[in-house]
Order: sequence, then C-alpha cells, then structure tokens
Amino acid sequence: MCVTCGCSSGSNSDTHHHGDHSHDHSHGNQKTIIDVEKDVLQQNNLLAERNRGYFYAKNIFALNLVSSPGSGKTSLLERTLTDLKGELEFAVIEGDQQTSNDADRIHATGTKVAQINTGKGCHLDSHMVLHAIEGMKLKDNSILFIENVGNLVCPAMFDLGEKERVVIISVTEGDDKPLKYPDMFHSSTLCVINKTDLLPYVPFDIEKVKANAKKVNHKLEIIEVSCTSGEGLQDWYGWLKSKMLVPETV
Ligand SMILES: Nc1nc2c(ncn2[C@@H]2O[C@H](COP(=O)(O)OP(=O)(O)O)[C@@H](O)[C@H]2O)c(=O)[nH]1
Ligand SMILES: [Mg+2]
Repeated sequence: MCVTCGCSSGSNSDTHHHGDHSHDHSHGNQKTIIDVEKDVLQQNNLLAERNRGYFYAKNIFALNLVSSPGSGKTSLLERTLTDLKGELEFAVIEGDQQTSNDADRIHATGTKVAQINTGKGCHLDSHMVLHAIEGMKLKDNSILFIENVGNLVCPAMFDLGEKERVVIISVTEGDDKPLKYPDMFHSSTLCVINKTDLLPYVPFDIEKVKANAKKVNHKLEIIEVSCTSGEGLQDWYGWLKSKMLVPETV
C-alpha cells in the first residue's frame, strides 16, 4: 500500500511503469511514514517539472481533468473534441484503473489518444504521463487533455506538469463536495459543474455549491454546462481559447 494515498503501487499498468512508486513499506512509526510520503511526492514533483518544461518548449497547453467517477470528464472531452475539431489541435491521455473504454470513445472522435491503466492505483502520476507523452509525438501549439482516474482525493496531491487543473462536479453528487474534498477544489483553477439538464430532478443547490467552492478557493472560476444538452459549452470553449492565447510560462 502506498503511504501517500493508500493505493497499491503494484499496478498492472500496460502502458507505463509504476516503478517510481518504490518506497519503504514499513509502517513502524510516524517518522517513517512522513519521510516516505515526502520522498514519493518529491520524486513526482521533479518529473512533473520535466513534463512542464517539455510542454513549455512545445507550447502545449496541458490540462489535468479531475472528478469523481461518472461526473462527465469523457463526455466533456467528446463534445469538445468534436465541436472544436479543425479549430484547435488536440491530444488526450486517458487514465483509468482498467479498460480502454474511454480511450475508445476519444479515438472515435478522431483524436490522438494514449491509455494509461493504473491497475489498483487510484491516480495518475508524473512518471506515467512522461512515459505516455514519450510515445505520442505531440504537436507544437496544441492542447493536451489528461483525464485522471475518477477520484476526488489522491489526484489532488500529484502534479502531472499540467498548466491548469480542472475539477468537474455533476449536479447528482451533492453540493457539499467542495467542503468534503477541499484539496481538490483548492488546487484547481476551474470548476465545471456538469449535468445541469438534471437540475429540475435533483436537490442540488447550484448557488450553494458555488459558495462552498469559493470558500475553499476564492479564485476558482466556475462554469455550468450540460454535456447532454450542450448548454454552457460555449463558456467552456471560450475559457479554453482564452487560455490558449496566453503564452505558456514556466
Ligand atoms: N444527464 C446527463 N448525463 C451526462 C452528462 N454528461 C455525462 N453524462 C452521463 O454520465 C455518465 C458518465 O459520463 P462519463 O463522461 O463517462 O464520466 P467520467 O467517468 O467522468 O468520464 C454517462 O452515462 C454520460 O452519458 C450530462 O450533461 N447530463
Ligand atoms: Mg471517463
């Protein structure tokens, strides 16, 4: 078990090595646990900076999409890749514990995609992303979406080298999520509230979730969308394009 996040590091990853998760598994005392956690995150952060340097050199806008399972990360990507095809150049890294289902959905849009299966691992790390991008031949001046494993806890700790972290929450999940998972909302720059078409049917107070999100991170931008009806997607596309206009900085 990984002392940093509780996931197993003995992954059966089929597109990467989970090797930099090597650490002491002794749980003998608190000091050991703290040292090991520091070590794992330090190693992750070093490789994240390497990824960031690569993205900077190629002017690639990298986004880390995080959410609970089923909030609509892949749906948002499907809509975006289809609607903005021809306007912007995209590539996608799909992170999941098992299956290539999401990568298949992205592939169907005609977008370059790499799948990372983390096995029992509950988050992507910067080494996995490094390994994936080595084989992707990413184009200069493009957008790279990294869909993280569905989990609002552990991915918050692992910088992948992205420029922006986007947290997606759907209206079926409850409006207290930002308070329950503050690290994720605190470390994100944009919150997409998805499935607004379902608002008439669920007890979800959209103003309350926004207030809760701002309590945790007052700078957090918020966009409401429905990937099913298409409502609000223009706001998301506008945000994406506005970020593309800003030159990458390290
Ligand atoms: N009603 C509704 N369902 C949605 C919306 N977006 C996604 N879904 C559904 O939610 C489920 C999970 O979506 P998916 O994109 O796979 O979520 P992911 O696990 O975060 O990638 C699927 O059945 C989608 O069709 C939406 O805006 N409205
Ligand atoms: Mg998905």
